[in-house]
Amino acid sequence: MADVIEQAEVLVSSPSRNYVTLRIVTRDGIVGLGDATVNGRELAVASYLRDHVAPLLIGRDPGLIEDTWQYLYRGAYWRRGPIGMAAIGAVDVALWDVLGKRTGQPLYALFGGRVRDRLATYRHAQGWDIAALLEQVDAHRAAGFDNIRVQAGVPGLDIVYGIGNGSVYEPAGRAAPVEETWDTEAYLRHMPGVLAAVREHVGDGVGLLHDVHHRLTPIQAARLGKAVEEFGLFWLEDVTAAEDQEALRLVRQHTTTPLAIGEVFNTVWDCQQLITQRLIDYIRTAVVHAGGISHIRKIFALAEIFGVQAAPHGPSDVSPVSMAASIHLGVATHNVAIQEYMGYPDLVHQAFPHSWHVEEGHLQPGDEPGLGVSLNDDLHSPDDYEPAYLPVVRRRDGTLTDW
Ligand code: KDG
Ligand code: MG
Repeated sequence: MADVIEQAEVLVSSPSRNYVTLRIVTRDGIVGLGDATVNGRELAVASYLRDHVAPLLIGRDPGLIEDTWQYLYRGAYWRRGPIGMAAIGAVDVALWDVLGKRTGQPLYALFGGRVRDRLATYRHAQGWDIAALLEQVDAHRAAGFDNIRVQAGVPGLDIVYGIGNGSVYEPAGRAAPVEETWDTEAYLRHMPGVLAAVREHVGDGVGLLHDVHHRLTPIQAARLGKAVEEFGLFWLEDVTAAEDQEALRLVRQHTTTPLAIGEVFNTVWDCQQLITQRLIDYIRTAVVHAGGISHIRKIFALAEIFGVQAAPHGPSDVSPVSMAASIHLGVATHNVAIQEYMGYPDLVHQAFPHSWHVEEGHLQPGDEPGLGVSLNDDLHSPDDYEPAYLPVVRRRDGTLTDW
């Protein structure tokens, strides 16, 4: 007899930073976990899950993963967007977790088995000045990592994306959004020199990545791409605003610097043109924000056909549950090139004990059935949650622009 879903519980918690986690329990006592965290909008997705999705799950067969995805996606009518897709994604990942535990298999085995021994990853290095940045680059190199994202301060700006004070950069401020100031010309004048200095310091053979965080117009992005070509970057990320797929065509016409985009995309339709017209090199969708394992596999499959590689988003707001799903996919999916791993505060690792781990500068999923992640309930108290907001950013004349 088929198993049925008996409970679907939504936990909003803050083991040092906010997470939304779905826990499904079946009649046979199998527990499945899903991540539904949307940084800065946690309660919206929690309500979507609690009020609109969880009641529909009770009594369903947890083995009907694709049908449940279609039911929640098509059945909503008002579909797509980060809130709905994160909610559907959490259900999908939890159901895959149940399937893995029911069959006693780690998820990568259910995805067709390993296509690689280990999954490449990149870490973040940041510094207000080049000396501080190089210190972090060296620390990652010493720990065995070959690919490093580099972010640096910009002269004249007090707050810059990617540069924080703690060991793990957290952009979301409690209580109210931080207001940042942005100066494109200052950034464009400064950044090529930073990337030149890092390349000179590390020599060849180290992958260098840089995240522009949607700040440039297409022609500015083209200028940056050309200016840094000689430093052989692994990629430039999110050079333009994510809504305008056509913008990347202009950038591409001017530069051979590889382009990556997609962490804010929620469905295959957000990147269909980018992939099928080969306007990017790397698609960066995350399991949590792109409808879970079932949907992201379709995105990656489309990308494979068009020679685009996948490189999933992995900041600390993607919880260790989604990170697990991404690592299982990463070792089993041919065109996954690299997985971002920003790292987590210690308390987050304790709140989500996980079998995935770093080994010799690479990621490994572990061999526990399903995702290989559990919850330490003591660290998921709803009382710890506090609203948190991502920053907003204005140009020097006060115009609001993309953070
Ligand atoms: O919540 C926002 C973060 O997920 C984002 O700023 C991180 O751009 C990011 C990255 O590439 O990790
Ligand atoms: Mg990014």
